[in-house]
Amino acid sequence: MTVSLNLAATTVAAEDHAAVRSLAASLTPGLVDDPAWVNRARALSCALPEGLRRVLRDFRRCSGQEGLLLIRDLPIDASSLPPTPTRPLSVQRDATIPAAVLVLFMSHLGELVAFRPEKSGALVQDVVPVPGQEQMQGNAGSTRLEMHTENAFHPHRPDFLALLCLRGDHDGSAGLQVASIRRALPLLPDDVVSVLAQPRFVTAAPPSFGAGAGDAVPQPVLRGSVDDPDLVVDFAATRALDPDAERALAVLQEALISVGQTAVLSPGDLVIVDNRVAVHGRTAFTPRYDGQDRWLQRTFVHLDFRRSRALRALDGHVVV
Ligand SMILES: O=C(O)CCC(=O)C(=O)O
Ligand SMILES: [Fe+2]
Repeated sequence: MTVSLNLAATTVAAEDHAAVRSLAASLTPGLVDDPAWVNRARALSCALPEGLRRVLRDFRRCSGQEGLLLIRDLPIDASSLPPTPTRPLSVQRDATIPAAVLVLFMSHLGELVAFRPEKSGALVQDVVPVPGQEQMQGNAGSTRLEMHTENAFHPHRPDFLALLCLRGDHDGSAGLQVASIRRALPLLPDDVVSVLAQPRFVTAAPPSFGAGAGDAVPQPVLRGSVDDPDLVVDFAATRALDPDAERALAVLQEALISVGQTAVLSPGDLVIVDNRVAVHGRTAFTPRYDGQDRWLQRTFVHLDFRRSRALRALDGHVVV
């Protein structure tokens, strides 16, 4: 069942809408992956309207029970959007208004980051259905996408991911699902929590990284604080190593589904997920490949960029 997100969305006021659009416009034309452009966007993000900066800053400190922030009515210039791309591995190289809006908001939250093996390390990636990839457990698919921590297998997975909706799907059935461990933890029996906190799980890399990426070192699914743990799991890629661990994983999945929320995004909606405490997925939908299919743009952020420095050439934004 699709319900709307049960959380206070921040709706961008008319005067802020104009201010955000004008900042984004001053970043066009440009090349998203050019470090100089990213630097300009970071500097300009300090000129975002104060209310929006405060929302981002507070969310960075505490992402709340849902681990989720929804900002609505952002300028995406819907009337001049080109057809939704259909090619595999599509990314946004040119600085368009939507890409600039996404980068402005996310550079205010932290440092943009991408992964070289995934979509060639592009900082802004298209999330679009691709012909022939309908069954893929990745964002090119249109079958149900299991809930996951983004890049759960990766030691430098993003702290936050953002999805900006440019177009919804034809039938309004593609629902972004988000569930946080903060909501699910009280539902978990102690013995399940204890198993989930032990290194009894192995997570493979997602298909977007290509075959054979990642290693198979057993890891816990719950980490850090007992009261407010981090969650690292991918229900399509995490394998339990013994029957008790398998049972614990199933209980966790059920708890997350029961507390999860599903939202059909509208054009101009920006969802920011705290990838440390919340997992996300998507319900199935039916693409038509007619240029009007669902289209989101995605980017990732790290909070402590220094930690991944050894894997980022020239202190750039791409992890090898
Ligand atoms: O299609 C969606 O709504 C989400 C896809 C996804 O998990 C992602 O792009 O990271
Ligand atoms: Fe994802």
